[in-house]
Amino acid sequence: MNSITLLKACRACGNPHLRKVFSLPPMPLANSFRLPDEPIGRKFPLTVLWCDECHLAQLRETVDPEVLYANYPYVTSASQTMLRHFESLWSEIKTECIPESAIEIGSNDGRMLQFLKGKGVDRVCGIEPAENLFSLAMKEGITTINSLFDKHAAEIVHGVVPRCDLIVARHVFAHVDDWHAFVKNLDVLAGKETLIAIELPYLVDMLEKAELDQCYHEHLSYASIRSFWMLLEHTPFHIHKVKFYPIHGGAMVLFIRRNDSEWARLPLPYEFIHPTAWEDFNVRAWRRIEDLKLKVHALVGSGKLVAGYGASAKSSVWISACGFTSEDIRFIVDSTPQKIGRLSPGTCIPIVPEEEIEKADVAVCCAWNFLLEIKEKLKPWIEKGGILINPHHPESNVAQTLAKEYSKT
Ligand code: DWN
Repeated sequence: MNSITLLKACRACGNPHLRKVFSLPPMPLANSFRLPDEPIGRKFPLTVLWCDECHLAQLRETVDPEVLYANYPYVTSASQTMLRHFESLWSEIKTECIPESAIEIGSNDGRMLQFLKGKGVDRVCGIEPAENLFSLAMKEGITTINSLFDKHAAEIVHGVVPRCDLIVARHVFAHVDDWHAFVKNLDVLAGKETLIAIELPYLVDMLEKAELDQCYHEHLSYASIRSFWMLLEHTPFHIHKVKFYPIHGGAMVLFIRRNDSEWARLPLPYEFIHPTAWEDFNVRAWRRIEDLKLKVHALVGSGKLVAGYGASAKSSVWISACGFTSEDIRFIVDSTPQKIGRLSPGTCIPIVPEEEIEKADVAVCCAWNFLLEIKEKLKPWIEKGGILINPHHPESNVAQTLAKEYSKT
C-alpha cells in the first residue's frame, strides 16, 4: 500500500511553485515505537518546501493519516509546564467568553477538555482519531468521537454540542493535509459568536531557534500568521487576534471568529521572515546535528553510558539525523506507559522507565521543551555527576562541562 503522496500546491494559497528549503535523510515515522518482535518500519524522505506567496513551510511527502494516527503513543503531557500553559490559555479565553460548551479537535486523551470541565465548562466533546486515546478519554468520562476531523465527524459533534461557545485545536492543525476542508468543517461546527482557538508551532520560533526536530512526517506544515491570513481569505472566518506562548518550543494561538461576529477585528502582530532565514536555518541545523554526533561519539568513546531523556517525536528526528544506534544511545527513559517496552523508531534503542536514568552518565534531553521541569526532577542525578545535554544549546554550560570531560580523556 503506498502510504505516501506528494504535495502539488501550497496547502494555504494553492501556489504550485514551491521551492525546497530543508530536508533530512529518509527517516522512520517519528512515533512508530515498535515492540521488539515487530519488524523495523519503513523510512520516508522528508522535504520541506517553501511558498514565497504566503510564507508557509510544508512537507512535500504526506503520509496516510490512518498509518500515523490509528494507534498513537503521544499523550498530552500531565506536566506542570503543560498545566501552566492550560491556565494561561484559559485566562486569554476568558477575556473573550466564559464558555458553557467546548469542542476539541484532536482531543488526544481528553486532558484539555477535562481541564475545561474543571473550569465549569459543562458540555464538552472531543474528536480523536486514535483508538487508544479515544478509549482513555472515554474512560475519564470525556465524550469523544473516534474519528479524523472530517465532515461526518463535524456533523455528529454539531449534534452533540449544537450551540458551541469554544472550539479548541491544539497542535493538530500542523498535522492537517487539507487546510480548506478543515475550515469547511469548522463552518459546520461554529456558531455566530463561537471562539475558535487554534494552537500550533510558530514558524518564526522554529526558524529563530533552528528547531530542526520539529521536522517530522506528522508536521505537514510550519505556519506563519500570513499563511493563515491567506487561508482564511474568502472564507466565513478571519483571524481575530494572535497570542504567543513558549510551549513546545514556541507556539502561536490564532483566535478566529466568524466575519459576521459582533467582535471588532484587532490589528495583527507584525511578522517578518528574512529572505535568508532558511539558509541560516540549514547552517545551524546541520551544525547542531554534527555537534551532537561528535559529542555523543566522544562520550561513548571515553566510556560514558549515554541515554536519551524523553522518547519524544523530536528524539526520533535527532537519532535518525545523527545515525545513532543502541551503541551510541543505550536507552531512552520516558514516563509514557504506551512507549515503555518499545523501541525507538528505526532502531533497537529501548524505551525504559525514567528511574533507569541512574544507570546513565549522560542524557541527551529530547524533551527540551520541558527542560526546567526535567532538570528539577534530575537534580539528585546531576548532583551525583549526571550530565544533561540540550541538543539545541551546544554552547550551554553543559557543553563546557563536557569540554572539561573531553580534556580528561
Ligand atoms: O505536535 C506534537 C507535539 C505537540 O507533541 C505531536 N506531533 C507529537 C508530540 O511531540 P513530542 O513527542 O516531541 O512531544 P513532547 O511532549 O515534547 O514529548 C515529551 C516526551 O518526554 C514524552 O514522551 C513524555 C516524556 N517526558 C518524560 O519522560 N518525563 C516528559 C516529561 C515532562 C518528563 O518529565
